Amino acid sequence: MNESVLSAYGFQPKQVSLERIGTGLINHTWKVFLEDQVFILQKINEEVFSSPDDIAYNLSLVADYLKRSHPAYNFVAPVASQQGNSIVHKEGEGYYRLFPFVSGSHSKNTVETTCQAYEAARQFGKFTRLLSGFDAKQLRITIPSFHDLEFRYRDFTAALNRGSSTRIRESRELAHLLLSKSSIVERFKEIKNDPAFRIRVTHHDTKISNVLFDATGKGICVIDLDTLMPGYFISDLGDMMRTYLSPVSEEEKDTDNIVVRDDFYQAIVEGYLEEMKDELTDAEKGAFFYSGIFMTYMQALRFLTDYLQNDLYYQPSYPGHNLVRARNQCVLLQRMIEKEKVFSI
Ligand code: GN1
Ligand code: MG
Repeated sequence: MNESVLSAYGFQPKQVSLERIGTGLINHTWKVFLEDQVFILQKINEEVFSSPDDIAYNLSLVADYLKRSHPAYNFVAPVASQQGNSIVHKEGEGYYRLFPFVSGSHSKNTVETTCQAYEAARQFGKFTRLLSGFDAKQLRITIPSFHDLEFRYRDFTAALNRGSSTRIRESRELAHLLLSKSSIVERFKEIKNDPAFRIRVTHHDTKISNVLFDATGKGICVIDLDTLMPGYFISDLGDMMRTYLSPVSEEEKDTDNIVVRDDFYQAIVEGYLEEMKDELTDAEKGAFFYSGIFMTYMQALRFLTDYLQNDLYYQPSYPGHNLVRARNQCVLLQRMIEKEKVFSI
């Protein structure tokens, strides 16, 4: 990284040490140590976020609203540069922003206990609840059609026609499985046409690493608001199901290890409802089980589409990586579908 990024914040590069952290697939993150102060520095992936200033715009709107209406909430706002910008652009280097490190906080890369699942679900629910008086439509769209399942499905069928022919052959079985489950897209179309499904401020990336915990294991707040956009609650609840229910992540190659844990499902639902029970409509409450199916199916489509397109979006670490991820998500999807009777509330 160019030293000019640090100097934009008034830091002398010699006084600063950097430690690369985080497991996100999209942005790069560092912990920055400056004497007794600690910060988090993030480089925004411009191939994914084509207008980083829109992220800064959304953050400042939400920060202002929360400061006025819920001053006790620990909102992690970006640190302003010396020129007063919440995002720093360096020609040839890209876009960066800096956050204060929340003292006494830690984050997790995997969900180990039902308590953690409960706390995380509660924090994501709380965030949406605190913003229920804020008109979500004011937010700028940082990634168009991000969680639009109809769009993702169309993208997938286009890749099946125009993608790499070798990869299409290799993926035949998985593609067939995903095509056979298109009723999941039909349900999403119904949701889009149903006014009982409200457009809310939606985080769109509710993995456990986006929650800060205190030393006792209680949730403090949520972070990583790049994909904060208007959306449906099924994105947030569903991504928790997708990433907390199984003890192994989307990276797991041995699909026998993918299992759906009933008690983690209950913990997510309880934590989310604790904050959102008075916000959600009855129709929305009827879509809890669907939310996990929706997000897992969409992620399987996204990984397989990317594989068919020779890995344009998700950086592979080894040949066939995105095919492995897609297979993993297909197995998780099937294991979730098997739970329909157990989970339907
Ligand atoms: C990306 O970078 P990360 O891990 O926060 C992606 C999510 C996917 C996820 C899959 C902007 O999130 O939508 O669910 O990878 N974010 C973007 O692990 O595409
Ligand atoms: Mg993210």
